Amino acid sequence: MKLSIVLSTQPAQFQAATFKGDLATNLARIASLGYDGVELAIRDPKLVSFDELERLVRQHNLIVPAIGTGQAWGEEGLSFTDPDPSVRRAAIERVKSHVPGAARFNAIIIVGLVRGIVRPGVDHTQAMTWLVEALQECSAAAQPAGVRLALEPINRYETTLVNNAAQGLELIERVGAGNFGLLLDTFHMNIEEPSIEDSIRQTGGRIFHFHVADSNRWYPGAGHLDFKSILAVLLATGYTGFVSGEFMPVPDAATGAQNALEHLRAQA
Ligand code: LER
Ligand code: MN
Repeated sequence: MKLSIVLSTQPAQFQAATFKGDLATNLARIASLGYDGVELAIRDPKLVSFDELERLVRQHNLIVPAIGTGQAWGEEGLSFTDPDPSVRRAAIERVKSHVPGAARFNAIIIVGLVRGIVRPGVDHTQAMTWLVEALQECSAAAQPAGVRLALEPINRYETTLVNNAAQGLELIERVGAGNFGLLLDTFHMNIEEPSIEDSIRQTGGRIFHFHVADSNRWYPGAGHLDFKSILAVLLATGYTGFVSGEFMPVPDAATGAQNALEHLRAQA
């Protein structure tokens, strides 16, 4: 099992971006703890020097399995389902602008909250149509570069669009692109799935990436999720990707990351 952990390249409000702040220091810390990879949360590729990023990542022998895009929503309000077409267009162009960076690292592009939240009064069917069209355009743009996109079902308190794996699988059918799949996150699954294990089995080969946090969104081992069972089922689907820590920096990022690593390695 390959383990990674989320690191934000910019300041971010999102609480579960475990590592934030100085890039070089954090990459050194993540590598020294024994992680195989680092998942990068990047608000806008324009704000990042990919040469410098690649140099630091390689220096520490880390792999970048995925790039998170949610800060375009969290910090700038961009979304695929905003009623304003110029905001939707900006969100699509932003996600497409991640393709060269993702191709460089052979990383998956994550579509989390950049899909939007659908405010009361906005028609859900219309929002789903906008979402499908945006995902088709982004998947088509990523395909020639060999880049894959993964949509993350997110719990009901953060969005009303695609809360569970079954809805994610329906969306995959509608988008109809071979490079489009799902990112499953144990924190959201604990809230939304009738059975975490059954949903992992049903998603099977369409699991492109996997986030872990415990039930309280602290490090795995700090809550009541059964990671021995969850990881056994995940690996039994044939999943060969990364298991990526995305949890609150409790009691601090390094201690949480170390506790997570020890707990996960002891389970699988
Ligand atoms: C991002 O990966 C995530 O899990 C969401 O909760 C973002 O708000
Ligand atoms: Mn997540």
